[in-house]
Amino acid sequence: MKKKALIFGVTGQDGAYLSKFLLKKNYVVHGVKRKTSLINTKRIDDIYEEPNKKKKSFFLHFGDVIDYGSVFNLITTIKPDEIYNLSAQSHVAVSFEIPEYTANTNALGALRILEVIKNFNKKIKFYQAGTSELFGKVQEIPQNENTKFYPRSPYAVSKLFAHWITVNYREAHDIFAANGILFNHESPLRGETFVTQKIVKGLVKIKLGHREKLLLGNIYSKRDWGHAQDYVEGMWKILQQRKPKDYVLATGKTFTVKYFIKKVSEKLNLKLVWKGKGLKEKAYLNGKPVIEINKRYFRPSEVDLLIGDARKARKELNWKPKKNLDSIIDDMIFYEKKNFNGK
Ligand code: NAP
Ligand code: F7E
Repeated sequence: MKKKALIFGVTGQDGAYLSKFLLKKNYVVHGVKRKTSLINTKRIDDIYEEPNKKKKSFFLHFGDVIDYGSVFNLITTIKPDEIYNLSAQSHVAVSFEIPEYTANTNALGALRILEVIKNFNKKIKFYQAGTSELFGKVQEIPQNENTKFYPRSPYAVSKLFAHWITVNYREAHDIFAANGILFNHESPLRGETFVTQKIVKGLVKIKLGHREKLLLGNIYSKRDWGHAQDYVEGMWKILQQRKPKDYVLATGKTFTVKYFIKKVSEKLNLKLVWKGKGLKEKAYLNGKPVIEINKRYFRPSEVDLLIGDARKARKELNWKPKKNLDSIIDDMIFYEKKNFNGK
């Protein structure tokens, strides 16, 4: 019998890569999509299967983790072997503006799924999408599974609840529930308002003459960026272990946002010249400002530096990232140029 996976958050970056990965592993994949006024399945259109196709392997269902009834119905009718909870209001800056919604989705969403597992079938394995944002104002460099958490946003605090409720259901109810503590991971499927995608899209448009300026916030924060394709494999590996444990997935390398801009502009052959400081800092191209710093993209409290220590995952999961920053950027630029439609 094929294994069945249920993915909450299937329409997101990781949901799309994980679906494709699991289908290759011969799973039957069930994904949960939200009702939205515009179609939100762009990232998974290539694996969509007609409803009346025989021997389907990929199914989509409407649902929402803030709706307990839908979570209950999905789990009890699909009866999955593994659940991946990738659903989230995942934007850190936005979480300062909609903190209650963020907490309801990210914190209570995880709890709702765990409650159904506890009451319906404790044998279902559960993966929780944890984050390096838990380390926030970092208490140690680099950060690993034993580093103290210090969340710095409503997003991170909501994920802190999800992290500990996952640990608690594992310990209290003997459920195979595990957290992946994943550092930033990017790809051509990354949401447009995250900094890497914003930079790639913005600079490609500037290069092609379809845009004049890119506005950014704090370009001096440092992130440990990996490729989403590598990280979804780690998620799966976490659920294939004999015992449920929490793992950091990271590259162990960190770069500033400004360095990311430098790499993208070099690859696009854009000769940027930086001048000024603070909010007045600008990047010029042929004497014209093309990147400016804008206060609205700064966060009320920032996470300045993230760098992960994924030795536990390396040793126990035999996991390591295959793609470095250069190949992530190449992949994103290639996709952006190929799909650029003049907008
Ligand atoms: P993403 O692209 O923002 O995807 C989030 C997914 O959650 C989307 O499918 C979204 O649906 C869905 N969703 C949002 N609210 C929901 C709700 N109330 N009920 C059901 N589904 C809901 O995020 P991602 O980058 O793929 O990340 C996947 C997970 O890993 C998230 O939990 C994120 O917080 C976490 N994480 C991400 C990173 C990273 O660097 N990417 C690092 C660490 C942890 P729509 O498509 O309809 O919006
Ligand atoms: O910001 C700075 C910003 O929004 C990265 C999510 O997937 O990874 C992601 O969270 C850095 C921050 O990602 C802009 O201030 C400057 O320091 O791309 P980001 P994030 O906040 O690190 C973690 C691991 C998650 O779990 C999250 O779900 O870039 N920055 N200027 C900017 N950021 C944005 N978005 N936009 C700017 O204009």
